[in-house]
Amino acid sequence: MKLYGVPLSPFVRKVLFTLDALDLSCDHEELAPGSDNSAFRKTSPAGRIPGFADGDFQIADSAAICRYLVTRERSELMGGPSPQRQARIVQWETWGDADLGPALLAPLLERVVKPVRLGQATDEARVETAVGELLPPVYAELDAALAHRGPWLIGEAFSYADIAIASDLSTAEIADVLPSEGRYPALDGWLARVRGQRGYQTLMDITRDYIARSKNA
Ligand SMILES: N[C@@H](CCC(=O)N[C@@H](CS)C(=O)NCC(=O)O)C(=O)O
Repeated sequence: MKLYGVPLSPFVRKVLFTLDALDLSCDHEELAPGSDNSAFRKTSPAGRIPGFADGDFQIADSAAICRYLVTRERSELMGGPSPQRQARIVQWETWGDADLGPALLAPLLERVVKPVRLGQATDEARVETAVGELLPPVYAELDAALAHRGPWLIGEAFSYADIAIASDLSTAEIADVLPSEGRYPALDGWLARVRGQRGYQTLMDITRDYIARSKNA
């Protein structure tokens, strides 16, 4: 199996976490979005990362890739046979793409992509807007949902919903915009449980290593 894409992308990190949770290993090529590498373009004609191949099966889009992997491994991570759990997982991934991810976009661009990949200065005003205005409502929503139904996002079992949302929140960790401890207690508890997952540690190690190598290049 082959995964294409730099780990600065939360979508690439989501696939890395899913692979680890399924005990799968994969050849990982750290290509930037828009790369003209022809093998990558076969997986992702639009040039978006991640791209993925399993033999002669090629596919792009993190949600599609992760669903493929979980189904291929006959794992219960997507909610198993329960329609309710499956639906909640889709709801969380959609919320991650529509609400959480966009609120983290400026911190990702300003504190990570610009200094690490583009050699440009951070516009801290954009980060402050995210921290002061965009992130509090999404953190509060996550905290309320976890207080209501935790310890994991769909209840008792760790699932792909936790992987999808943790992959977005790893952006917050890398960009140093996580909420201060104690403000959202249920979210704090969930973050501690997520950090205890080997897959989360793996994606953070891979991302930090990539950042260090890019800074030294
Ligand atoms: N829905 C896609 C989004 C992928 C995506 O937008 N990736 C970004 C990098 S984080 C990208 O490649 N952008 C380049 C572009 O849109 O041309 C997924 O989940 O994989």
